[in-house]
Amino acid sequence: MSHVLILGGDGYLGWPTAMHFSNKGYDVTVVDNYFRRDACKELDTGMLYPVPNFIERAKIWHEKTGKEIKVVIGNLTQAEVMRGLFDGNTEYSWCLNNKFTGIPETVVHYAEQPSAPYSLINYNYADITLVNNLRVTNNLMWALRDFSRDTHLIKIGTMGEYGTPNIDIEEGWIEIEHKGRKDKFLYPRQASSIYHTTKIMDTDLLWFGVRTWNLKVTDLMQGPVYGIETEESKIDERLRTIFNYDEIFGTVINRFITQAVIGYPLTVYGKGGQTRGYLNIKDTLQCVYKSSLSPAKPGQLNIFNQIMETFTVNQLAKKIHQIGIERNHEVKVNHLENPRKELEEHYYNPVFQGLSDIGVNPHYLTDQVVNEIFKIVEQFKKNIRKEVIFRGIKW
Ligand code: USQ
Repeated sequence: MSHVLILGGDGYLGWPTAMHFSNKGYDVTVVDNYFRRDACKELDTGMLYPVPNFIERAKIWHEKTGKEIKVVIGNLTQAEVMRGLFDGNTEYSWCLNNKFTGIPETVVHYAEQPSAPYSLINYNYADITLVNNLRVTNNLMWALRDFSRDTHLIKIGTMGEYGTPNIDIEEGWIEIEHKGRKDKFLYPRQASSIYHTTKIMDTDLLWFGVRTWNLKVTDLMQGPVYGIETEESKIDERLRTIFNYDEIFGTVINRFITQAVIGYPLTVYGKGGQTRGYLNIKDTLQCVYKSSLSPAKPGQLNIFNQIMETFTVNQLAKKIHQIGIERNHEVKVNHLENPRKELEEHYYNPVFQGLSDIGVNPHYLTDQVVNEIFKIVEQFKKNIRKEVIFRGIKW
């Protein structure tokens, strides 16, 4: 049986990923320092429903499935916490037996501050984002170098690293011909937030580690994720992931559905022609899992564009407006002055073939899928707080 280590295991994607691997019979260890929950408290953001703490989640999972997810509550910006996960000097915060599971075959790295608006609240939050994201990635890279070059690292990157260039976006790499000679390089990166910039720097760091120490890395360039339920969370409501609908941690589809449920006019920023590639949370799990089955080779950096379909913000608003009305909500669409600095009308044509080549079958944003998210959000209507939906964090 394989051992999977999930860094950032308490977050929106981390916890569902942990259950997914555990359900498939892997030994799973999760690490988190409650960064997300603490930031939500500090910034008074909107979580749709309360979720049990990290240890309680693991206990519920064990109670319902008989399977163990080992929990480490620790701050991975501290090198010794990271290194303990590889040399056996880790302290588990919860597990059934205290025996070190051993060096992981796969590490999934989600342990980052994931919000663009958070990174632009002010210089202090920019600093927290830079220090957290780069230090965790650097600590991880050195732990792999020193203890386990054979471990496959799956790193969650972002499509936002590429920005919105006026040419097709390739899958990670581009061949350039210059003065009669050719070479292959990382596709040009130009992010539009400090958060996205840290992801570019992560890629650069790991590309260095791959070239220098033969590390094995897969970088998943993910678009905005939507959804709540996964196969494993259906086992018990208390296993559901953290769901934010506020401006800081909520992603646009989740936000629009929540807004529709309480009759808050959908907050389309600017002209609404911003196009992005989107995916269902179930596909995040699928992509990470399939990537673990097709690991990068030593000295190889695999890059996949992790999106399933593209939409403009206007298309999303239209769809959610229509379904909201069908469900008897009072839905309006509002075009707000865009708080972000981004192109509102642009060319967007990314390649996203690699993940389907390794066996990923996409879920799409069908009416049925939107209706299912609506149903859950409606159950918690009374928890939704209007005042956290839009504050206007400006770039
Ligand atoms: N948008 C609106 N109204 C809103 C919220 C967002 O019009 O109320 C627009 C944004 O301006 C943007 C698009 O919708 O053009 C997507 O915004 P988002 O907040 O859903 O996503 P973003 O800030 O780009 O970040 C999210 C995740 C991040 C991930 C990224 C993938 O929070 O962790 O890296 O999606 S990507 O966008 O491809 O870079």
